[in-house]
Amino acid sequence: MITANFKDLIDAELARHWDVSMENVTPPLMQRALSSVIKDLLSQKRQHYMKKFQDTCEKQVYYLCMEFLVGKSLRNNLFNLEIEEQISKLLHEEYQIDLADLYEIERDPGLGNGGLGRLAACFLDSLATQNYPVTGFSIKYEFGLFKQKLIDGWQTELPDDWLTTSYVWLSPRFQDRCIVRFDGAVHEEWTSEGLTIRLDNPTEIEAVPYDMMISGYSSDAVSLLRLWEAHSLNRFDMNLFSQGEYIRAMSEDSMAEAITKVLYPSDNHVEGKELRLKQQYFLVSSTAQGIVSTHYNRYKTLDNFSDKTAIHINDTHPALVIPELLRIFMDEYRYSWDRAWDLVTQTVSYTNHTVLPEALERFQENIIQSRLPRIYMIIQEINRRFIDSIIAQDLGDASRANRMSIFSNNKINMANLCIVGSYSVNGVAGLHTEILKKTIFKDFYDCSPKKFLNVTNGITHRRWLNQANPLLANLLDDLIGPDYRIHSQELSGLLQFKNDDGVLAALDHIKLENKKRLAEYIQKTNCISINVDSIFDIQAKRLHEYKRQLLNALRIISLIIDIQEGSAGEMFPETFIFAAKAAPGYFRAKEIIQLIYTLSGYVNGDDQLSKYINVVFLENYSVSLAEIIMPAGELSEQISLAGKEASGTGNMKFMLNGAITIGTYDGANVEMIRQVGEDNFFLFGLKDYEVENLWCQGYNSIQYLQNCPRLHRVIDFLNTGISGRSFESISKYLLGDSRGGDPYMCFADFESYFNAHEKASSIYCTDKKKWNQMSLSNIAAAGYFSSDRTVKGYSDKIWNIKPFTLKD
Ligand code: GL9
Repeated sequence: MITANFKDLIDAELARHWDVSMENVTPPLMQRALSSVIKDLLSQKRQHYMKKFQDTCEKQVYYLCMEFLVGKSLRNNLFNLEIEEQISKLLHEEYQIDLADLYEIERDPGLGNGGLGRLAACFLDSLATQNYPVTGFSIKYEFGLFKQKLIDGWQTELPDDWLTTSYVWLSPRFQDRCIVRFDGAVHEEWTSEGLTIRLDNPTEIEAVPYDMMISGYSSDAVSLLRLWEAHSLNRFDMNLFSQGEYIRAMSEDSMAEAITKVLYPSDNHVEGKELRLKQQYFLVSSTAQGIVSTHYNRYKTLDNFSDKTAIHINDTHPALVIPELLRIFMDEYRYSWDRAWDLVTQTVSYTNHTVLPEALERFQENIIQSRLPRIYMIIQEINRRFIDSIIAQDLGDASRANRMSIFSNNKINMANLCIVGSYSVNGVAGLHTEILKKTIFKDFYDCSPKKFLNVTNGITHRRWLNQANPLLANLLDDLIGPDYRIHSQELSGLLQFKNDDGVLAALDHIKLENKKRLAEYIQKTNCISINVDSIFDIQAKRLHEYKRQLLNALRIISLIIDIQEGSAGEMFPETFIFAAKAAPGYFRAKEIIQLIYTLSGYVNGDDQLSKYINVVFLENYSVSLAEIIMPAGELSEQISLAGKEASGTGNMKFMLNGAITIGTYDGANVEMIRQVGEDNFFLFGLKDYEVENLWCQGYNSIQYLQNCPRLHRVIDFLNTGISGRSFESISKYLLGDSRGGDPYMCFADFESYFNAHEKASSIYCTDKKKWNQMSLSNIAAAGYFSSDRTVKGYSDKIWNIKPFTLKD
């Protein structure tokens, strides 16, 4: 717990910055003042910790990622510092302010798209909690991910100016700014010192760091997240300005500053755009310059760089750190290629997050060549040497070397660059890592099997259980004590209560309360009243064909048909809740959102249907919304086509909050089943190898349709249209023309999915005790999926670092 005289600190802050006294402080001012006080305390704490740590001269970790989806900071920091109650009381008694209102004021920093960015944020929390010193690096996107607004069911995107209330967590560090160079021409010259290489006439952009403190729970360490902002170095052209050419006077500035304006809103898909390349190089160049110069100033040499430094690249997005470090070592510190190469490849490690071909980054060679000419030369040389070594190993067989080349078809394959330039490559769940080794990275695996390992993803249960679900956390504190906050495996202690009717009833009651909280939110945002006694069946994640929200929608249509035909029987009421953003250019995903939205209106406008089912689409899915959704889930939909979801982490959040998963044998679902047992999971669908076989044989969706009258009726329904809107294009997509319909095999898994749902409903409505026992078993088995376990895996197996506490 952190101790301080909070009242004095807050009053001083209010007086100093806003010139207000405690009598007339409003909640927005208090949100800023309190956040600022906490930020300063965390900065001091970090400084103190790092000073002591640096005395040990131990290795440090730098985690590079284009996204950190941190969520709101205030509650997380108060919780981690163990002062939430104390502050709540103080605000109430001294200022008549409700802490919960301050939580509402803060806005989510939209610095990530989804799972990948949220994972990075969980890592900073877990690393701090376990006393590992770490610095994360990313970009300070002025407008983070877009705000989603549905207009007649069609997703539109609005800018998200998250900084208005969250800037208070950032501290500029002007003293650490540096220059990033683009364009120009490489100039080579022999001087008395040897070959000297410089860039002539580059475009220079200033990188200014903004630091955000990420607290750990009850620990000494504080993680640092450094976000870079781009500034133009062009002096404002006063001449143009006085001639009235305001726009031209400013345009060069805005070109430079565009680099850190927005986060690319893509998910598992790349477009290879020039601005994105600039963002990536901007991040890695400023970061690498900072890390290297700090190291040099400290040790007066770079010879020990890899002993003291681990640089992790999260997905291929920061891959250019490999050639950038080589550039710095060779061009600025005059290391030879061989020595620089050794240093880099003993420092950098890489995580892959997807096997989808459209998500594997490839940039046009000519863009890199013109924008980053020196980096281009270095990548060419990396590849030349690498290919030579492969050909030497393969005794002249060039075909493998061709497949492994960093260059192909005038493009640069960033994943190949990452593998060649790093000492460790890992996947994010067991199945995913096996698929990497057997398919997309097979050649690399065959050449250096030891380089490949698995570290299964995790989540921080302090945010996803303690903060998001305080009722459940209190019950756990009473039953098993609070140790599970740090030792998540202690959650298994809950299993001893599996036959305790009192505990099962308490769990049931907590779920109902959390369902009511979500129902209130739905009433407020969607004006729909939900039956809180119905099963809450939730699919909350990015909208992507492979995640198969469409499969879920097809089943809902099938239920609608059953009810309309009077064949619903004794159907148990079910509420289907969706939340999902689609990439702005992803037409099919937007169409699926529109289908769900239309189904929602259709069901809600019909008394007979809404007696049995309800459908809700929640706009603008975010970390904060997830914190309300996860605790209310009873059935968690994790229904991706097997082999496609690298891991998933939403699956873990639902499990931790007592939802039972209906899911395929995919990603981390496989390990969830291993932990909780198949009896506590509704498994369905093809396995990954069956999907592959079926695909190779030539998948024909129409065959499935012919054998399934239910599907037939669903297709008819789509063609007829819903509330006057036809969804024929979706049925065409599913049926295909001559071949190629239903690329994510919704039809192949439909019956099995349907049956798994029947089984779930039947347990829910006939044997609620059994359901609650299953739910309890899921909570008890969720300890394995803590990101504390994950980061320990990275620390032990990849980075080779140990925790450091102030007692050490
Ligand atoms: C993802 C994978 O698709 C997920 O399965 C995985 O859990 C996370 C974290 O490892 O990474 N890769 C990816 O590009 N995204 C993921 O969620 N997409 C987004 O982050 C939007």
